[in-house]
Amino acid sequence: MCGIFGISSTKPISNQLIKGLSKLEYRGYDSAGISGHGINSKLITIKATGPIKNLKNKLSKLKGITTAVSHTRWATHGQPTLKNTHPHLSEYIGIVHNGIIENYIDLRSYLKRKGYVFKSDTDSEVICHLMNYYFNKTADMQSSIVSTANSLEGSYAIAAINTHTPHTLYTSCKGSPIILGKGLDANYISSDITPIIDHTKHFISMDDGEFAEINSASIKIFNKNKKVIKKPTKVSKIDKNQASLMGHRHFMHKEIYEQKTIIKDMTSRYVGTNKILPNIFGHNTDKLLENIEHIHFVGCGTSYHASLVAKDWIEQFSKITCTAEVASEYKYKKINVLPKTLFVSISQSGETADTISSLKKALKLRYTNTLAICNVAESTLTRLSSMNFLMNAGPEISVASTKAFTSQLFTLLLLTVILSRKYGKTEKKMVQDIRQIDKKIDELYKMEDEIKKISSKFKNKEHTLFLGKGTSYPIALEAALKLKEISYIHASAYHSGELKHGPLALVDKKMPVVCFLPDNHLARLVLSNLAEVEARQGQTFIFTNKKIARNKKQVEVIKMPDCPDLIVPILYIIPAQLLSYHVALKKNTDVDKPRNLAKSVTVE
Ligand code: F1P
Repeated sequence: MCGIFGISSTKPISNQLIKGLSKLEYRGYDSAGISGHGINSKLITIKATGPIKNLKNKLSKLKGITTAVSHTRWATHGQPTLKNTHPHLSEYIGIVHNGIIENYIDLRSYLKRKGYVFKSDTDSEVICHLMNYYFNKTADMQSSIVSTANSLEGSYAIAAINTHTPHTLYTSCKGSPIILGKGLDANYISSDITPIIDHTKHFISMDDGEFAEINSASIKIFNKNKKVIKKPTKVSKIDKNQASLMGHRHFMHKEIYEQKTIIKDMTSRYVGTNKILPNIFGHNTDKLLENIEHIHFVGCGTSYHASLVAKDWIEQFSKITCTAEVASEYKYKKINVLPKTLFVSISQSGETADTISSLKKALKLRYTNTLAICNVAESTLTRLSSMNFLMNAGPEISVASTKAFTSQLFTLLLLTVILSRKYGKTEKKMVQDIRQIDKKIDELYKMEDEIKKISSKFKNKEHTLFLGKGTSYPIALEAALKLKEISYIHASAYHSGELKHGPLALVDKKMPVVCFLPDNHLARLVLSNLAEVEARQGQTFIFTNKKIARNKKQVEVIKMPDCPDLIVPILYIIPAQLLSYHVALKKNTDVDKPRNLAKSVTVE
């Protein structure tokens, strides 16, 4: 969703701003803009709807500027038009904003009564007028920021620029992240680390209620009482090459192909010869996990699908009972927390608003502990949760999640093994199975040509069905989500046994039905469900390691490698990721940035 990037430098920065905005593109956006100090510190502002290249065409206006704020907007309040594009301007002030101002209607009426004229439909515009209003009263930008923050309800990350304080930027946040980058002759403000790592690895995370003043030489951070506070500078471990395509046509393809290495690294980091290494979830956590009797999982989208697999795994191998909820529902439900219950939030970004507010709710309930499984260090989720597991899968740029999903599953598999220990399951056998995953992934990559061919059979379809049973059901959900997200083909996922309770009515000659059929104790049942489809001449695409006769025209068998049942979900999703990728290529969609979607869903 929206992204913020600001620079105060000793040198001209217009190209750096464009490069930074491009780095934020992965979050999803529909317009972008920049506001910088020009001659006599007057603000020069450029805006464009559509891709960043449209903004680049206007860049000559910013020639020579050294201090500016910039923004990518993902429309929430008001259409993606020029008037709604950030920065928003008041008399002396320009601002960019991420988040949602919940009391903007009241503030708008108040400011209108004070004579302010609104040019946009956004909630964000109240911020610049409020800042200007308070600045006019005190002639002090710091006081203006504090008073503005006190008036705003909702979540925000703001970067501001003022014609009265040349070469200086301001930023404040609450419930939406801001990171400050410390360079040599420049300092940076950003909503995430990706645009900053091109310039520096040294960064400071802002906390709720703080604000900062930056110029090219210094970063000063204040609490809400305007007292200077000292905060640690951290060093990012992200390698800037991780955020480039490295020869792949799309980030999604690159990320699908990174899965083997990530799993291999995670295996060497956490898995011993016969045992999971001690306390991988943090100091003394093995002991803590030993006493857990219930788990509540919460996540959104792909992360929620990972939690469904975990629920199945854990309940299969232990006596622990689990619930898995989408975060947007958990937040509004009455939750009964029994003693010895662990709350587990799962999120690639750690910035998903619904997941964060679920964790905030959980922290007020009587959970034994909270664990966050996340891919982004220093994200809001990891800062709030008491136990954290960082997947270290590297930045995931493609909006459709791939490597984060398999890393989440791998982490949850490790959790399953630890939780199953006291129920007498053989850790040794489970570990042996886990140690096979990365090698098996190599076999899956060899299937890409076959999958490419199959993808042409989906290209002109409008509807598809995905089926699975047991741990393959969440894989069907995730595979359907991938196809929807990037190829815009409608895809529904069902437990295979549910087919005859409704969806079978949809099946005819034209309907592709994709099924995940590992050769296990459930296979016989799934096969009879598939027979119901074939009897109605539905076209089936069966991912399986079971021997199935290939004699029917409408049955396509995609041979999967043999593997232990435990690791099936991690392996079976990979060809499904490749399938949706190739269907999307054939449909010529914007694979990495599908329409209407955002990578970091920072609004509720
Ligand atoms: C959740 C999620 C992703 C999806 C897309 C939108 O994000 O639904 O699964 O791929 O990027 O957001 P997160 O909480 O896992 O970051």
